[in-house]
Amino acid sequence: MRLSRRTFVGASAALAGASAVSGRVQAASIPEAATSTGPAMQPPRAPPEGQPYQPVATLNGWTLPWRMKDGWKEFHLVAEPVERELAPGMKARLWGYNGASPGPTLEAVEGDKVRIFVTNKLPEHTTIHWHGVLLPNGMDGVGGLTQPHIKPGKTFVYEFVLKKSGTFMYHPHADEMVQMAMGMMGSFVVHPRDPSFMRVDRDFVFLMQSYDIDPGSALPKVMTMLDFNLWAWNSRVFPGIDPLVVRKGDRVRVRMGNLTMTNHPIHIHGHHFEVTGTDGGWLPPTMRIPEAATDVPVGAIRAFEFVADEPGDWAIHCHKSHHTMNAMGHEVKTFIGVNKKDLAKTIRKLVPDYMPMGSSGMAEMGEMEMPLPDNTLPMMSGFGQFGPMEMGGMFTVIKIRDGLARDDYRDPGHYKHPEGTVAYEVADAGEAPRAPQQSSGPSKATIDVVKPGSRRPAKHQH
Ligand SMILES: [Cu+2]
Repeated sequence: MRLSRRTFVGASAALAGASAVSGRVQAASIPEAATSTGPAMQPPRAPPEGQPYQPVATLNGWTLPWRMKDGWKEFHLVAEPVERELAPGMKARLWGYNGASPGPTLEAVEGDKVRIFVTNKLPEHTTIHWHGVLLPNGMDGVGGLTQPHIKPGKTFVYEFVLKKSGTFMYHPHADEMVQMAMGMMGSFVVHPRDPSFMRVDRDFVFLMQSYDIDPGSALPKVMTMLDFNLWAWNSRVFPGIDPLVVRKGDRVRVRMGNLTMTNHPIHIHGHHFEVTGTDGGWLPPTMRIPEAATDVPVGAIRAFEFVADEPGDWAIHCHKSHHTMNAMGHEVKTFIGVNKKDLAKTIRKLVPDYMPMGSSGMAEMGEMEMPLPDNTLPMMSGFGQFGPMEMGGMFTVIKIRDGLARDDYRDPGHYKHPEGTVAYEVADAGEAPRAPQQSSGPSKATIDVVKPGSRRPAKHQH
C-alpha cells in the first residue's frame, strides 16, 4: 500500500518538474553503488560534467562517482561491514561504506542539488548525518529526532541544496558510539562555484579514527572510551598512510576531520601554514595566523594551506607522541636505567625468546623483529633511507619534489638531499658520556671546529 502511494507521488513529482526540492524517487531509479575495497589512493576524480573544480585527493581512499538526473547530482552510499588493512600485516573488521572505511569522499559544488541514496546492509539500523552542511531539518539524519531509522535492508534518500562551499563530513547518528568506533564516516567536500576562489594546486583530505584492537584480533572494542591503541588517518596507520606528494611551488591544502574521542595537534615540518577553513566555512584572511601546528578538536574540521617551497621528505604527524605509536598495551612499566641482565637469564630458562627492553629507552623497538601475535603491528616501525623511523599511528610524509606533472601523485621514493645538507656525525664525538674526572690540567687534544662559511669540520691541533 505504502509502496504504491510512493510510486504515485513519485510519478506526479516528476511531472511537476526538476525544480521541486523534494522530488520523490522510485526504487527502480536508484543508481548503482560503486565499490572500492583496496587501501590504495585513487587519483583525484575530475568532474565529467557540470561546474569545473580542482578535485581532492583522499588519502588511501577515493571519490564516489555520481550521475546527473533531472538536474540532481545523485550519489549512492551503502553502509556495510568491511575488511580494512590498517597497514601491511594487520587487517581490521570494520563497518564502512561502499567497500571500505572510511566511506568514499563525496564531492559537489556550491549550489548543486544533491540526492544521496543510503542503503543499509548492516545488521542494525543506521542513519547519516551531514556534519557541517546547511540543510532542511528533516535531512539532518538524526535517528528518531529528524527521521525514522534506516532498518537493515532499506534505502533512504536525502535531498538538499548545497548552500556553502567548504569541508564537511558524514557519519551515522544512530547507535553512534558503536558505529563510529567501527569506522563509519566519510569526507564531504563542497567546492566553490567560482573555481578561482580559494584555488589551490593540490588538495588533500582525510578523517581521523581511533581503534582499540587487541593484538591478534581484528574487531575494535567499541566500549573503549579513551585508551585506544591505534590512531588512524582514513583507517590507516603509519607506515600504511599514503605520502602527500606535492610539486615544488604548489599551493597545497590539507583538510582534516576529527571523529575520535580526543583532540589532535597536527604538525608539519619545514613549512608554515595558515588555517583557512573549518566545518563552518572559510576563514577571512584577517583571521589567519602563521602556524606550524594546529589543534583539530573533537568533532571538528580544519583545513590549512601552505606553499610547498622547500623540497624534501617532510614529516606530518599528530604531536601527541602516543598517537604516533601502534598497537601495544599501555601497561608496560618504564625501565629506563634498570639493569635487567640477571632477570633476563632467569626468565629465558622459562621463555627462551624473552628480550629485556627499555633499559636505555625504547628506540630499540624500532628495528627489532620481535615475535608478534598474528594480525597486529609493531609499536614503532617504518624505515627511512637513514634507518628505522620509530613511528606508527598518525604519521606520514609530505614529499615535495621539483618538476612533477600536475596530476602525478605517485610516491617518488626517498628524497635525494643536495650535497652538504644532511646533519652529520662529528669525528671523535662517538664516545659515550663519561663521569667527570679530576682535571689533570690543560692537555693537548684534537677537536673539530666548524669554520664560518664552511659546512665541513676542519681538524685543529691545540
Ligand atoms: Cu593525536
